[in-house]
Amino acid sequence: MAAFEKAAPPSHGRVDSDGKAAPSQLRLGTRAAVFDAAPAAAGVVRILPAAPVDASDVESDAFLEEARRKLATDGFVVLRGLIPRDDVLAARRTVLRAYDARGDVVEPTSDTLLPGCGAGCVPFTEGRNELTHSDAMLRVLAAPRAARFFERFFGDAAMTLDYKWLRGVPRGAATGCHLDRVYMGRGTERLMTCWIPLGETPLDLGGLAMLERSHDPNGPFRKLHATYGALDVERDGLQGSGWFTEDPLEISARFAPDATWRACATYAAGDAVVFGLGLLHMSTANLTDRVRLSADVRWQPRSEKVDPRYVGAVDAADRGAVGRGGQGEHRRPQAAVGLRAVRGARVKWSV
Ligand SMILES: O=C(O)CCC(=O)C(=O)O
Repeated sequence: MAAFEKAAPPSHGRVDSDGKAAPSQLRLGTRAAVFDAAPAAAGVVRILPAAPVDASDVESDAFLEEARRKLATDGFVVLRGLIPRDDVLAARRTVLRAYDARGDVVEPTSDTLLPGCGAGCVPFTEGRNELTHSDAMLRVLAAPRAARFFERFFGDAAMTLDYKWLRGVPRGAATGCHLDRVYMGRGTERLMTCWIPLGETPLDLGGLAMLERSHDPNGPFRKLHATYGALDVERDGLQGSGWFTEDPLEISARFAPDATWRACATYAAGDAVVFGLGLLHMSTANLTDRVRLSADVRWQPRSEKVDPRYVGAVDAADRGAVGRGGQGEHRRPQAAVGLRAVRGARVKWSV
């Protein structure tokens, strides 16, 4: 096996619709989680398998229709094989080589973190920099097949924001529950997130979990959309992460007892998760000794309004200490400041 392409360790959990086994030990925010175990014990979050859509033929009308249907109904779609796998693995090697060159992040030619490398040690790589805009990375982040999918989906030429959310997530770290609108809502409402795991990503390495149907502004989450969803982390001066909560069960208890978290047991190299500005999502925690690599790219119709914070000479350092801009949600597992700021607002809104 080539350097940097270590296989995921064998797992012993339940199997999703693709026959992939989920690790038995998972964490979603502050809670222990299980993958498709029925029913979960009290206080444990149940994550059900997402059904990926085969994206090997982006020109297919049936494929486009199915992707549209899932986005409209569920609020997200997992596109299996949207991006050429070899390109994803090459981009992965580029990041790991950069870590390797520093000497203090991973073991040589490996994704295993050095024993002393935890939060704050994995380099911050968001923005527009040599790594995000290297040829190998752009083959993934601006993949022609993804561009074609979004062009067909929008019915208009598609573009990506220049700012790329390229991340190495250390052990113990995760992203709390949030809506993307609060960070990037100054452009078109049709902005779409495309989350791309850079390599095989089992849920115990840290994968995206989506709250099915939470995107409906008139459904059970309407009050959350009308309050938290109307925030702009910078305009409203929020400090820290800008997450709504780190407790997935608090969301179901308050808004929708039957709300369902969905994810893939293992995201494959080449997969992408696509959703809009109004879907609640978070990530499972990295419980391994390996670094989780992923990138978020934002696509939109080229002719529509662009959020000026993320195009042009964007520099991650300019993004301030908030959410996507600061050392990010992954640096502070408890994100005390940001959560407190949102929590204060929540008391006012009664949500
Ligand atoms: O990769 C992650 O941990 C979360 C990504 C995410 O939620 C986002 O960028 O909106």
